[in-house]
Amino acid sequence: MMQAQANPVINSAIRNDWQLDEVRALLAMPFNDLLFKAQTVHRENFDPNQVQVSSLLSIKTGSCAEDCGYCPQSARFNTDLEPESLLPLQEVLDAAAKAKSEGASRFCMGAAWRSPKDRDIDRVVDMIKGIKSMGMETCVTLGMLTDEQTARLKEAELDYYNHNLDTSEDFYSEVITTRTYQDRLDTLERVRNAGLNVCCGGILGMGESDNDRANMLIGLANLPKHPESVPINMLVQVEGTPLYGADEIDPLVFIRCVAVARIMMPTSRVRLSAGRDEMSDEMQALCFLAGANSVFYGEKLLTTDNPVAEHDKKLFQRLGIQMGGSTTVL
Ligand code: SAM
Ligand code: DTB
Ligand code: SF4
Repeated sequence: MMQAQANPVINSAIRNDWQLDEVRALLAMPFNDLLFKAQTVHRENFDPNQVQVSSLLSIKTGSCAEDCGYCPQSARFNTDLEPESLLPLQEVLDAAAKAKSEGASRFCMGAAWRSPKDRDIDRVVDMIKGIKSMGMETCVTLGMLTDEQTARLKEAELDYYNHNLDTSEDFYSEVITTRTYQDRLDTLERVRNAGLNVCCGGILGMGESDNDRANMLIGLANLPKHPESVPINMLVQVEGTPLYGADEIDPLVFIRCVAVARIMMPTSRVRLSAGRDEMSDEMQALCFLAGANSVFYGEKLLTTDNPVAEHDKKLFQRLGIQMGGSTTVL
């Protein structure tokens, strides 16, 4: 008998109307069936052996006014972090050049701000322009923005803005009290309206429930347009933060969430983000099989450790994975 052909319309339809029941059902599928489905969707849309790599730099560190329970950079928690004001342009360009020489195609800059001041944007614009002229893609994550600020970032030809939903709307206020889920949606709408690519994801392993995980994925996939880039972070537990000591997520549950993200957002880059330093090579391999096709690359995330580039290069070689692939859509 002839093998049934994979039907791209059925597997990779773009939907923004996901319901809790069906997402719960996806998350609960037999593991092998779920990974097969995710890999089928993945292959309809991407080269399955190619992973995009971005490097991160914290351009302004610590002393943040917000109280995000996971974050070592909040001024409210007693972590060992040394705060640092906005880095000089040349230091940022040097870090980008180093990331490029190691193979990164995108340079992402993070700032520990609730929201930037207009004069901060002047300096970030210079950084974006300098990095673009080196032939790299750019991404920044600066907190909440005004319409004028998003317009200025677009004018500077920024490629991506990262702003995460982080968790479900229900669980949000248990993790962060200084801003609301709606504040996040408002900034995401401004970023989208300015014509920037959206990088938006969340964190798993904060003690959230199965419903929270499903609802977080629904929050992302039911945005008016899927984020082009979807970072799935595993909580990096930092001593002194309220979430230090939270129940760790079962690695297989984490992999299931990656697979369901791939199925729900078939054409988005799903990024295996924070937490890789604590993952085994085998767990990462399963995340790539589940449809993750982007990582943060280089020994530091913003303030915490990430696998060193040499380790990742070796892992990619062992898996037959190529680094590359621009994802800039706009
Ligand atoms: N201050 C800006 C904001 O919150 O949007 C930008 C920087 S903030 C550090 C960027 C993202 O890093 C957060 O939204 C969160 O998803 C992630 N993050 C922060 N601390 C983390 C941790 N300990 N483990 C995993 N992800 C973390
Ligand atoms: C994202 O989703 N994860 C990155 C990036 N976007 C900015 C940040 C991870 C931060 C992990 C904790 C730290 O290194 O401070
Ligand atoms: Fe500040 Fe961002 Fe950390 Fe929240 S996640 S405390 S806003 S740097």
